[in-house]
This record gives sequence, C-alpha cells and structure tokens, in this order.
Amino acid sequence: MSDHHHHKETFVTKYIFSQDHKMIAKQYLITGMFMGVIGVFMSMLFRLQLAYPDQSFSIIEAFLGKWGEGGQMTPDMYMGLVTIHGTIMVFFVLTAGLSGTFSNLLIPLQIGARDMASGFLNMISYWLFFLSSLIMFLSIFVHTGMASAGWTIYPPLSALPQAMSGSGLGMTLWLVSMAIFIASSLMGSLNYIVTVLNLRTKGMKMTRLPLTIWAFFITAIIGVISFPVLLSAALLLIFDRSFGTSFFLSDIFIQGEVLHYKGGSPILFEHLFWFLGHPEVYIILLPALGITSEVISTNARKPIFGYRAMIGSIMAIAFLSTIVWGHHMFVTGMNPFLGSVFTFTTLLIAIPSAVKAFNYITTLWRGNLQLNPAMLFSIGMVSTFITGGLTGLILGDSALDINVHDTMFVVAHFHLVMGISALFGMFAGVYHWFPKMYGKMMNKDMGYLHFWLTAISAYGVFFPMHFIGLAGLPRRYYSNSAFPMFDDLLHINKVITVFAIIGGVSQIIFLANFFFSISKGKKASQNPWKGNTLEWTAPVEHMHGNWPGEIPEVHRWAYDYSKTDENGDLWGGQDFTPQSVPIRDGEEEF
Ligand code: HEM
Ligand SMILES: [Cu+2]
Repeated sequence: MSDHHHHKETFVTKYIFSQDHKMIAKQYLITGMFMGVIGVFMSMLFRLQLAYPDQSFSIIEAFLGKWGEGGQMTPDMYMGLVTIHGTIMVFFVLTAGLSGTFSNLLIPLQIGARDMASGFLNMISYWLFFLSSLIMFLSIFVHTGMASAGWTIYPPLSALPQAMSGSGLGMTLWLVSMAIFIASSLMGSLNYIVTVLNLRTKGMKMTRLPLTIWAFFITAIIGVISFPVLLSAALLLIFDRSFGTSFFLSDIFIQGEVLHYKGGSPILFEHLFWFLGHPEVYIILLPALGITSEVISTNARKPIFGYRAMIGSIMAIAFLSTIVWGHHMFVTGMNPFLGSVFTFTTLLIAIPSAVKAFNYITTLWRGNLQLNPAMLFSIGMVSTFITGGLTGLILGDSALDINVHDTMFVVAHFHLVMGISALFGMFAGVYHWFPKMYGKMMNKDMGYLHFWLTAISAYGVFFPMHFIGLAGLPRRYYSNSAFPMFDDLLHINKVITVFAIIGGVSQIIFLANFFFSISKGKKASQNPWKGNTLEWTAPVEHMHGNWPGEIPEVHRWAYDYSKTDENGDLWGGQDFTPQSVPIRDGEEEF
C-alpha cells in the first residue's frame, strides 16, 4: 500500500517521482502526446512521398538530412518512417498513452480507492515507459537509420543485421525499447488488476462498476496474457541477431555465401508476433470503447443500454481476440482447414462487437443529447468503429483476404477501426476528464473545430484508401510509379495526402487548446457534466488520497440518468443520481 502522510512535497516528488495515480496519469498523457506528434508528423512526410513520388520538397531535406538529399527521401527512409510511425502510434500513443492515462486516472477515482494498490510499482511502470519512449525516439537519429522492417518486424529483415540499413543498430534499439515497454506495461496491468479486485469502496460490487473500469480491467488481463509472448519473441530475435541462434531463420544464402542459420522458421515469429499483435488491437480498442460508454451515457442523459450485455461482450471480445491471430497469416501457406478455423473464430467477434455498437446507438436513441466535444468524439468513435469493422468481415475471411492482403485496403481497414476510433476515444476522454485532471475547462469552440477537421480528414484519408487497395495498390511500397497500371490512382493518392496534412495540422488546435487551458482555462466546477461516477465527488483541487475524510460509499450503478419515480417525475428533481446517493424509499435498483 502507498502511504498517505501529509509531508511536504518537493518539486521532484510531486512532479517527477510521483506515486500519485493522478500525476502518473498526466505523465502518461504528456509523454503519449509528445510521441503522437512525432508519429503524425512522420505520416505526413511519407504521405508526401506517396502522392508526389518524383517531386522534391525542401521540408524533406530539412528534416531528413542525408536521407532526403535533394528533397527526395530514400526508399530506406520511407520504410523507416512507416515502421516507426506504426510502432509509435500503436504502442506509445494508443496503448500506453491511452490506457496508461485513463486507467491511472480513473481506476482509483471511480472505484473509490485512495490510490493504486502499489504507488511505487506504478511509478516504476511510468518511468520504464518513459525510458522506452526515449530509446524509441533516439533510435530515429542513429547513423545507420531507424528500424525499418515494419511495425511487425518480421524476419529476415529484422533478424539479419546486414539485410538493410535499418536492420542494424536501429533494429536493436527497437527491440530493446519494446522489451522495456513490455515490462512497463506488465507492471501497470498487474497494478490495475489488483486494484480493481481489492480496493473497491464499500458497495462497489463488480456489477456496479462503471463500464470504463470493466474495460480497463479486462484490457489489463489480455495484456498480461499476450504481451509476454511478444517479449519472448523479441528476446529470441535478439539472440538470433547477436548470439548465433536460429529460431526464426532457416538456411539462408546471401550472394552465394551460406549463412550459419539452420532449421528455424520465420513463420514461428509471425505466430508469436500475432499472438500479441491481434489482442493488441483490443488492448487499444477496449479502453476507448469503455470511455465511449461513459461519455455517451452521460451526454445522452440516459442509462447505458444493456449494461450486462456490454460486460459480456467485453469479455467475449477479450477471449475471442486471443484465438484469432492466424487471420494475419492466411497467405503463409497454412492448411486450409486451419484457415477456416481462424476464419470462424474471427468472424465470431462480429457478434459482441455488433452488440456494443447496437447498445451505443440505442443509448443515443431519443436521448437528450449534449453535443459537447467529448460527445462528438464518442459518436465519431462509434462511427469509425462500425465503418472500419465492416471491412474486417472481408479481411477475416481466408478466401477473401488473399485478394487484398498487403494492399492499402488493409491499411484503410485497421486505421479506421483501431487507429482512428481509438484516437477518437482518447480525445473524448481528454475533453471529458480534463476538468478532473487540471481543474479547468477546455475551450468548446476550439474543441468543435478540432473535431470536425479531424473527423472529415480521417474519412478523407481512409475512405478512398479502400478503393486504391481494392485496385491492388500494395502497402509499404515507396513508389508506385514503376507500375503503369497504378498511374490512374495517383490522383486519389494526392487527395489522401492533402487530407492527411489537413488532419495532421489541425491537431495543433487541440494541442493549443490543451496547453492554453491548463493555465488560462475557465475554472471547473466539481461536477461539470453532471455525472454519476465517484470521481465527480472528489474535490476539484487534487489531494493525496483523493477524498478528504471518508471515501464515499456506493449504493447504485453508474447510469441512473433521467430516472423517474412512480409519478413520472425526475427523482430528486434532477436528471442524474450519483452512485453515492442511497436508494430512496420506493426506488428500485436498475
Ligand atoms: C495522421 C493520421 C495517419 C495517417 C495519414 C496514416 C497513414 C499511414 C499510411 C499511409 C500507412 C501505410 C504505409 C504503407 O503501408 O506503405 C500507415 C501505416 C501504419 N499506421 Fe498510420 N496513419 C495515421 C495515423 C495512425 C494511427 C492513429 C495509428 C494507430 C493505430 C496508425 C498506425 C499505423 C500502423 C500500425 C501502420 C503500419 C505500419 C507498417 O506497415 O509497419 N497510424 N499509416
Ligand atoms: Cu487481427
């Protein structure tokens, strides 16, 4: 247990080596935002290359130096940018930045605990995350180039240091950074699990937990199950690279020379990678879905529809996500029977996913919608979750996938369903809980502008991308100009790039709003959105231990919005009833 003496805090113990979950949440958020800026900026650079393959841009030379001489990036640099963009977005922004921020902020506050089960472990997990971010960031600048085997780092590009320039030191740093990242993530997850199981306040039964907490809790469990598999894959890869083993390489000749590798299998690596890689999609998505549940229910002023069905579908998604990894490997020559098994289990996920989408829409239906920025981003999240999810039905089917495997269709699919919808969930969370984090309000008008520009450009980028994918345009190609049959697609590629730049640049509005509001924002009231969950009963000014005096007790679930008594009047004359309000005479629990 962490200690709660009220000794004087120095700058270092308060802001740097903090053990307070609220401060650690902010540390995760700021680090994640920094990495996000890098990742988005990289995507703008490589999109320029795709749309204008033969043109020179001074910005390319300015940022890429010898890799962008004459304003044109090298193919190696292109691969490096795609690799680090993917890695940073998936792991550093949407895994650590999203889960790390909101699990830390909300778990203790919403379950009524004074802090995480172990404040010390929590601090270590942030600092390992920081260290891994630092290594990944610095790896961009190594002389031989950043890692460039794609975020999936398949061997042999990742296993043979001589394969390409980015296979050298850049790849080693990538592996070291990810190993540290995984250690951090495991510590964080164990802390979340123990905290949810053991530190709930009186009355907070598991069946009264807000859906955010259910989502964070289940996410932590899948993380603990699947991340260690990637850790072992990374370690074995380090062995192959540095200590002469051949786990992932079979007999290989390079330019007539026989390498010493014997008997390993690159496909083994794919199994290990995707055993994490697929659940990872849900490690990213579930927290965003949990946040969306809270924000939609609060701002529709209605109980979330099908609370128990939502818990059930979170669990079903979590379980199914661990047994479908093979759908990434349909073209590896797997036995068609095995392919059909993976097809079946993959398509099963459509059921709980559809349940969730249905429940969001039903919650919105006839609600008294408060369309603030958090709500808009949540609705946007549901929208991209559905549009992106539908193409998953095509990719999940082994027969159909073969046609579009490794094309831009795949890129379009996964950006909508996990990149953009998780990002929207994260934005919704920031707009919704900013008053809780910083005691200030963010500017609404800037929030609206940010939402509309981001949503329009997200669809502007990823909607047309489906069509160039269906037309056969491969992904991870530096230039398509060598293939005349793709010439017609160049125009679409330009449109996509223009939207990518608009979308990327409009994030400045968000950043400005965020940092400006921390110091200059309007002061927040204790419960600005009139929410029911416990965090809104804590004082605006942060304090160690979250509540002065006793921790509030819980008497009801989190979604008593617009509840009426037998006469049809609002209970207590207001359209919300916080979880800490006892059940009244004649009132029934949900
Ligand atoms: C500014 C918005 C973004 C744009 C314009 C963008 C664009 C792209 C494009 C065009 C590619 C494919 C390049 C290729 O295969 O040749 C790519 C790769 C990728 N992106 Fe994004 N992206 C954006 C945001 C995100 C987000 C939010 C995520 C988080 C999930 C993400 C994750 C990835 C991943 C995992 C890859 C695959 C990297 C690989 O193939 O190794 N991106 N991005
Ligand atoms: Cu998958």
